[in-house]
Amino acid sequence: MNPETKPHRAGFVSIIGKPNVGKSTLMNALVGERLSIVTSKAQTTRHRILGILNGDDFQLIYSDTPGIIQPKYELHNAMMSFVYSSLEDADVVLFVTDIYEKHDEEPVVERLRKMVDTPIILLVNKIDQAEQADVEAKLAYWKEQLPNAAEVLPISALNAFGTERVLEMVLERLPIHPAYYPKDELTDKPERFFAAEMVREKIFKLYKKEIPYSCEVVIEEFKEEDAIIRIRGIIYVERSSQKGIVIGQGGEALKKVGTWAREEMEKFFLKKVFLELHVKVNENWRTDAKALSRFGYQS
Ligand code: GDP
Ligand code: K
Ligand code: MG
Repeated sequence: MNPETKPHRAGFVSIIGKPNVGKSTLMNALVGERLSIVTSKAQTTRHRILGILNGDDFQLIYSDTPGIIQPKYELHNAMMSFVYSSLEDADVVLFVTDIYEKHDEEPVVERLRKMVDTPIILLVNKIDQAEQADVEAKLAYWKEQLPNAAEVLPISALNAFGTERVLEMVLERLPIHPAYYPKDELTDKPERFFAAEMVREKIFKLYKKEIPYSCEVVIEEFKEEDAIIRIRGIIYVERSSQKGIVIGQGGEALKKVGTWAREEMEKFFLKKVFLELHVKVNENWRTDAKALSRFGYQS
């Protein structure tokens, strides 16, 4: 064992904040500086996972969220519950504010105040547009508003000022953990990967014993249209007896997997999802399908 070897760190970093404070710009700055592997740029903030940054000894999974807004409609409520659930999953929270942000009691600040286990790094963005005294006043204000914040930092995401330090602060606080996602394989179309993971997770919850371990999920089609995402997934099992179990009496079991996974996908992608699932026997999936689902993303 080489004592110099740094432990591997990995975790989920939630970037939250009101619309237009600069969350996406920050994400790009953070990822752009160390362009190792970035997920599809085509994703927008409707989506939850924005970027995965891999280093030799770390994997940082950024999730962006729709901006924090006062819920006015049902959709907004759904979006906000999304923000909150991303807080719960986070290992580190990046709470982005900007120098224009008004003093108002946001429900999200209250929520953040109650978070004790998750480090919160509060960023005051767009300092390029303010006098130093105003920036300092803002920093003081936020330290008072959110005393549990681990750090309160001034940045300019647009100019990548302070963003290197943000990355250091985040890495310092990431848990020691192996990579969650294959490091060299997640180059584009990550949506498929996460869709497959959602199906897999439901399989793990709904079936017993060896079944979950015998299943592999391949997303054969992922078509995003204006109003709907069409997803076709294949669940590969190793034996035909397992196929019967996965499908269940009259297809009931598979239907449950599908409904549950679809609901989760709709929350994740914030779009209506049409999910079609098929079960196929493939004795060699461990060598074939797995590689396919991780790499190939055929079609
Ligand atoms: P989001 O809605 O929080 O994701 O915000 P965006 O990243 O889309 O940024 C909203 C606007 O603020 C865009 O016009 C950005 O160019 C601008 N912006 C972001 N960061 C900065 C910054 O550090 N300085 C300045 N002046 N503008 C910024
Ligand atoms: K925006
Ligand atoms: Mg954005």
